[in-house]
Amino acid sequence: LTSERYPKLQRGPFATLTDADVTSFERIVSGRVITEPSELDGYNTDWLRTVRGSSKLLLRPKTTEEVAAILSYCHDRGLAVVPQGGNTGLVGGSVPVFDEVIISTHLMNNIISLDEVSGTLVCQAGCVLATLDDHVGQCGLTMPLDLGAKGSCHIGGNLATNAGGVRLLRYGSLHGSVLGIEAVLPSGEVLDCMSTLRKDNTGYDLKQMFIGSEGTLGIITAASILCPQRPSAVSVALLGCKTFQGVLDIFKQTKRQLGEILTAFEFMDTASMELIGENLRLSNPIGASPFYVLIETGGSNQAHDEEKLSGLLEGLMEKGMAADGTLATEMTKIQAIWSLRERLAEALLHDGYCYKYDVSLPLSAFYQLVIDMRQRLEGAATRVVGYGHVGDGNLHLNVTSPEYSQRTMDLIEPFIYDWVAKQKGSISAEHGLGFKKRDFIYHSKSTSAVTLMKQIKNLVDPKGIMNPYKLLPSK
Ligand code: FAD
Ligand code: S2G
Ligand code: ZN
Repeated sequence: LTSERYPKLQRGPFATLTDADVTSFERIVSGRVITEPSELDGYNTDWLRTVRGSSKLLLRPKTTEEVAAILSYCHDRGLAVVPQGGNTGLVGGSVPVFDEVIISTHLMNNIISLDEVSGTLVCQAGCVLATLDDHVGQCGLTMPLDLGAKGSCHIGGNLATNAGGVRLLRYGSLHGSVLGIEAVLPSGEVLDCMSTLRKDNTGYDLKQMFIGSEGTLGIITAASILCPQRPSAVSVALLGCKTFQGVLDIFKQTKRQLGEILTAFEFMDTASMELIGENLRLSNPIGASPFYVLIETGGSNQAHDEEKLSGLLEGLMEKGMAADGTLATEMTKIQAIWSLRERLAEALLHDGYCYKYDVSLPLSAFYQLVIDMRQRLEGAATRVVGYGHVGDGNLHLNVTSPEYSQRTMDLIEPFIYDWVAKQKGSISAEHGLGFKKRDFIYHSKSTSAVTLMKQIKNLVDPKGIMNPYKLLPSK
């Protein structure tokens, strides 16, 4: 297990767990209090296996009332806590840094209601995204987000990280799809911002504060989400092109010709395709190419959509904008093409240690970062790959080495963050800041903004027990 470089960090002035505490928790969530170290291991380590905490206690509440009782007790005792959903977060935000109590939403997985006419879903925070998508799919609806972790991530974690994913291009950010949130504040008070109204302009929109709060303001216990119509006709094309400018030209042409049926526009470079072939044995269905573009359409009329998409592809081929390509309308072939893109994160882990960057950049500078990083890391990395949601201006740049190397890390950081800041980009487009990136927040946020964030944090969590050492900078 590679242990991430820990900046010299002091454990905060929090209480240490006692047997009496465990007994008290047993009274609140009897039978769902885990102290066995071997059982805690998976909850103490993140999905990337790069950060590890030393929590002695995992609690698995089922209801808002139980979460409220737990937090009220922790608040009185001064015990620090870390909320955990599916533990698929990629910035070290979902695991303890020291011995914080882990509060898991795994058992808070009731679907409360679904209004088929308005498309409004009300559910508990611990519902797994894929389970929700299957559920709403039965009524011809879809969840307004989709990401590679859908099989494990919880909707509460999605809201807490303001997750983006491969459908943001079509359905927008969660800030626009969430109608209501119920959360338990660090004091144990229940904040009821649950609404199923699309429009409600009565006072500050407090639910928005919890979207992207990464567990630092309270525990989201339930939400109401607006679910759009599920496209009845889906097609996916994978194209090869010679330059990144070619990717951008295809993007422009695709938007122009597909318009409202475009549901995803992703890219990956040749190093990404080599990675997925070498580490997961997934085969590239078209000829080798410097860049690959994945285009997905979702509409209500298969013939109409296919005509538009094949018209686009023919045009791109004729103009020499795409070198090669394939079109899939049948589910297994569609999934095979999506796996090439969605399983890159998994493929990277097979190289050993992964230095993961998720940045927003102006499209004019977008791929230059990969070129510069590749040059800078010559001989210091197994590989440098670039892929991502180019439709959102969001690049995923990943570097790998057999195990963690301080020399490699020092070549990457802070260089990469300075590079992004110079382009006025964001050092974290969708994964959040968590533990790993919090001290680079000033690369993307003004001092006035961070000052107000700290004031809000102090107002809502004066004892600082909610997910300490995360999101806000240590200094
Ligand atoms: P966790 O990892 O358990 O927690 C994440 C953060 O939210 C932590 O800070 C935690 O404390 C907090 N939290 C969790 N639940 C709650 C709650 N109920 N209340 C308050 N705080 C809470 N992310 C993207 O944005 N786009 C992608 O395309 C994407 N693809 C991914 C692909 C793979 C293969 C993997 C492994 C991850 C990917 N991610 C992506 C990252 C991750 O899946 C998302 O951040 C996801 O939203 C995390 O959900 P989770 O339930 O696993 O949360
Ligand atoms: C994605 C998550 C995985 C990664 O695949 O879109 O958000 O490797 C990412 O960064
Ligand atoms: Zn992503």
